[in-house]
Amino acid sequence: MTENTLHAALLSHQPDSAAFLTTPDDVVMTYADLRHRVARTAGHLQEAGVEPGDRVLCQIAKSPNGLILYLATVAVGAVFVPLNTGYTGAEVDYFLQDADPSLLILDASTDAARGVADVRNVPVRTPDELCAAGPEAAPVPRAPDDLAAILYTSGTTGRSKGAMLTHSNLASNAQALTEIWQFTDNDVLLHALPIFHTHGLFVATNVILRAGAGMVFLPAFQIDELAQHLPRCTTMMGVPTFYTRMLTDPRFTKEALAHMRLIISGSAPLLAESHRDFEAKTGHAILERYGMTETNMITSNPYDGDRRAGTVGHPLPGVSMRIADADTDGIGGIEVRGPNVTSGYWHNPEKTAETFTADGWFITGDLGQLDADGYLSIVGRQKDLVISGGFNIYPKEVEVQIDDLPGVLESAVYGVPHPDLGEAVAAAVVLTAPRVTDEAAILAGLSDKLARFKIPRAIRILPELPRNAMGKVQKNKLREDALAAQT
Ligand code: MLC
Ligand code: AMP
Repeated sequence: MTENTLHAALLSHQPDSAAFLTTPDDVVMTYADLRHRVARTAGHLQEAGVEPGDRVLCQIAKSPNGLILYLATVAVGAVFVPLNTGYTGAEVDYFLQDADPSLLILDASTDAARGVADVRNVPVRTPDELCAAGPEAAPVPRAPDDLAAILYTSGTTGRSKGAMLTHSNLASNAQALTEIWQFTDNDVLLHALPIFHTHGLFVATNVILRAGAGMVFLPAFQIDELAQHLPRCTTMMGVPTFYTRMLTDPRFTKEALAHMRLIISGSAPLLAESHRDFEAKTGHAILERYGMTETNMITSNPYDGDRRAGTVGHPLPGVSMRIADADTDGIGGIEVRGPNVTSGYWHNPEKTAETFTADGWFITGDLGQLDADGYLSIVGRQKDLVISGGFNIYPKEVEVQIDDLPGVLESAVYGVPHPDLGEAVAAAVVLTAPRVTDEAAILAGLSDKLARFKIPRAIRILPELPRNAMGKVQKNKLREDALAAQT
């Protein structure tokens, strides 16, 4: 083993003078700058005692330093574990215990997580400390099957699981996407996604690095900033909420987007109607693709050829997909195999075993159907999951916290259609008698336990939960009732 697989795939081939990243105030980082900064940060990580195989947890606001920290962690052979900036101290405490990191990276202003790190005796550094000037360290050799990252995804039992991603999982997916989407060093990507998830961190950043392209790196999705910076970009990636917001804004006309080469959507279903409306308004047929934290990207609509509204296209090169136990309409569970698929969940062999079939296929928990030309449509989910603005919320995790509050007997959390976010979180709650709590107290009780995006936007107090003959809560009925009450 002489090289660091992912570092070599992402950072070894671009001309020094090419621009990698441009900030909204026009500060440009070239590939030469990037390589030096990654090497310096790698030196600081080693000084801080980070060894190959160690986990490095990182909960920081989006900034170019976030990318340097990711790449430097990979360079020293450690495992990058990014955390949603919305997570509360209580949530970070769980990740500290589960990932057992040798270092936690926090912004200077983040207090709650710093407190739990002190209690758990985990050293904390800020991005400024780790990205300061200093001696450069060479990449530490790492084999294709070594871990590069762990990304936590919530689970049906209410506990988050860490999906282990190897150097070759990430490198192979970056290579496949760069090829099929025809990214080159002439491209500039508008990057407005968070960088603690697969979409913004790996799909967007790794593809840009692999192609030696550039990006305009916005701190978050803000429609005015988007309008200002799109003219210098050739491509953009986003969740469907980005595109539904662009649809209702008069600035995104055919003329304004005429220079764009490619517009990509994923992480949540893009309604066929939004796809068609977007094409009518802008002249661009959005290219929809499908993936998961555990599998990276699985399928994509074609770059050349028909991008079919309401479908997610065909498997990527090297990736195999099958529909298991299909019913008479051809609908069944989507299963995946290939170099993109996780080796399993961190320290959780039971969950790993449950998520793979006996013959080694990863069970996505999504329900799919193929059309005559092999285009996949995602028609439902076997897993109880709400996707709100591209963030996943597992109802069980929220139910456990609501049920724990004083005065609550039981609860059911479910998704309701939302015009901006696709789905929004709602809860039905049954109280104990005599009644000692209410909606406001429940919301207040959740605020230090769950990130705000998981907190129900609507709570209904019910005398009992609707159940079927087997005693299972009928979330569809709750959803229908909530919709009927809205109209
Ligand atoms: C923010 N809020 C949300 C939310 N985003 N609530 C529910 N769902 C969301 N997605 C809450 C905040 O906590 C805050 O609450 C309030 O809304 C306003 O916050 P904001 O930051 O101003 O929100 P906004 O700009 O509206 O953000 C919406 C968004 C953002 C769609 C731009 O959520 C986003 O960037 N989503 C992308 C998610 C993503 O990258 N997913 C990829 C997963 S990877 P309060 O209470 O404080 O007011 C994956 C694999 C794959 O799925 O295939 O890609
Ligand atoms: P995550 O766990 O955050 O990686 O989310 C993965 C889940 O997002 C998948 O299992 C799907 O349910 C969903 N998803 C991702 N891309 C799409 C898409 N294009 N259409 C519908 N659902 C999607």
